[in-house]
Amino acid sequence: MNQITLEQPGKYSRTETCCRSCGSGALEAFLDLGSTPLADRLLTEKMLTEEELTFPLVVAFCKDCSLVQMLETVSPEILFADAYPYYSSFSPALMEHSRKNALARIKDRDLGSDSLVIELASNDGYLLRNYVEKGIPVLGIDPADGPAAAARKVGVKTICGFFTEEMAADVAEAEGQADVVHGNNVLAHVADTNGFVAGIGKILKPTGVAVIEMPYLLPLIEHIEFDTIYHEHLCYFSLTALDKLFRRHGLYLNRVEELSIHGGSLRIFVERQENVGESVSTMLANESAIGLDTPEFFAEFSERVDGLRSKLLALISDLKAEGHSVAAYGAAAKGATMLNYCGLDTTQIDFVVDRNAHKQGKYMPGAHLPILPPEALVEKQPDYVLMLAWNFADEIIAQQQDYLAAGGRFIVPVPEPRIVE
Ligand code: JHZ
Repeated sequence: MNQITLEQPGKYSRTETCCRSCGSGALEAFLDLGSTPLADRLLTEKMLTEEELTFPLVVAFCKDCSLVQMLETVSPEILFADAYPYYSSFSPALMEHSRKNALARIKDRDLGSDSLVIELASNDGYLLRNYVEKGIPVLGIDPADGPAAAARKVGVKTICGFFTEEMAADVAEAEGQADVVHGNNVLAHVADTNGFVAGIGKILKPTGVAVIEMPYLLPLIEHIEFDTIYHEHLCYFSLTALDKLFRRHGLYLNRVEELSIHGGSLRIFVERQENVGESVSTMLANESAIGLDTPEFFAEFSERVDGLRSKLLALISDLKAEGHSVAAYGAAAKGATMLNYCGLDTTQIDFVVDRNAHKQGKYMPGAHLPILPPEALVEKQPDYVLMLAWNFADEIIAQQQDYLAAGGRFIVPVPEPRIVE
C-alpha cells in the first residue's frame, strides 16, 4: 500500500485556483467541511496508532461555467491505486440497474458480435459482464488492480491504468473506436477533466454514443447529501456545467435521464453530432429558472449542513444518555465524511457493518470504527444503527428484517435524521 506520512504534506495534493473545466479564476467557495482523512483509505489495525494525513474539503462554484468543484486535488495514485476497496458488485440493486442499462443499449444500438463497448472505470466488470454474456466484445479500463483482476475473472478484458487523452489515442488505434462508451461515476473523479472528455471523443465512433452517469448536483443540494463530498469527487455536476464542458470538445449532450441511484443521478447520452432532444433543453431551462447556475443558489447550503449535523448529534447524544447502544451500516466513502464532519467515533458508535469482504477487518478512516460483516447486527443486536449507506436504505432494511424484528432500529441521516423501526 502507498504510504502517506506526515513528513510529506503537500506532496500528495494541490489547491486549485482556476476552474477545472473552463480555467476561469472566478471561483467562489461556499462550503468548508474541514480537513479530513481520505474516505476510502481504510486502516489496518497496525495503522490505527499512526497519525493520519488529512486534506481540506472545500467546495467552490465557478461563476463562469457554473461548475461546482472541490478545491483540493489529491494525487490519483494515492486515491485509486493499491488497496482501493470499492467493488461495485456488492450491491444487488446496482447490479440490476447496470444490467438494465446494458440491455437497453444492446437494443437501442442493435449491438452484436462486430460491435465494441468500452467502459471507463470498469471496476470489477459489474456492467460489461452483461455484454460479454451476449457475445458482444468489450474493453474495460480501470486503474485499481484488485477490481481489474476481479473483472478479468468474469471474462471482461481489462486494461489496468488511468484513462487519459494519450491512452485514448492508443486504444483507438489498437482496438478500434467504440459503438458505446460507458463511464459511470468516474467523470467527477478525474483530475484532468478536459483531457478525459477529449479522450472520450477519440475512442467514440462517429456514430457512437457515450452513456455517462454521475450524481446530480440538484438533489445533493436539495436533500443535503453533503456526505457525498469527499476527495475522490472533484466535480459536482449540473447539466449546465456538463453541456459547456462537452461542447468545448465537439461533443453534444443530446439526451438525459434522471436516475434515483446514489441519491439522484444523471445519465447523459453524448454524441459527436448535435441533435439536442427535449429532455436536455427542458432540464437546462429548469436549471436556469431555479438559479442552479448562480452562486446565490448555494448561499445557505453550509448552514443547512450544519443544521443536519446538530440534529444528528443531538439525537445520538440523547440515545446514548438513555443508555442505548449505536452501531452503523455501510463502510461507504460517504460514511467517512458523515462520521468525520460530525465528529462521531468509537465513543458513540461501537462498529460498522458492510457486505464487502475487502472492507471487513479494517477500520474507518478518522473515526476508527471497526468494520464487521452484516451478521454482527443480529449477533450483537445494537439498539440503533446509523445508516451511512442511506442511498441503499430500502435494500438494506429489506435484508435486515431479523434485526428489526428483534427490536432494532435504523437512523437514516439525510435529508434529515429519522428513525425507521
Ligand atoms: P456506496 C461509491 O461511494 C463509490 P460510496 C464511488 N466513490 C462513487 O463515486 C459513488 O459510489 C457514487 C455496502 N453495502 O456504493 C457496500 C452493504 O454492505 O453507497 C458499500 O461498502 N450491503 C466510486 O462508497 C456501501 O455499503 C448492501 O446491501 O459512498 C455502499 O457504498 C449494500 C447495497 C451496500 O458508496
